[in-house]
Amino acid sequence: MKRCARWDKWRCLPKRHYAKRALTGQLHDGTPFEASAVIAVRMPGDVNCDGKVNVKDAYIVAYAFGECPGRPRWNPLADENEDGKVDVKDYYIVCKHYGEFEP
Ligand SMILES: [Ca+2]
Ligand SMILES: [Ca+2]
Repeated sequence: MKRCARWDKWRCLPKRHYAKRALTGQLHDGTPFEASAVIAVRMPGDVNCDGKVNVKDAYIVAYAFGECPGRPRWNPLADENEDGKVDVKDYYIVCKHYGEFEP
């Protein structure tokens, strides 16, 4: 099953979706860096983060459909592809993964 990883301080995911990871690498000028971060991971299409993709997720996207930040029904959870708007692309992600669940 394909999974996505996101860095998102707004999301409230169940504890099992968080993992603390050490990050290492190099900056553009070659300077090495090391840091730790908490990374939230969830299934694509699992809008409400309950471990399964079902009608509840489709409803959340449908309710926020057409919205963008600042609008009354805007819900960042419904913005599956994180492009700043809730549209058919987000609904497609839910539909594509409909019926999937965490083992
Ligand atoms: Ca769900
Ligand atoms: Ca979107």
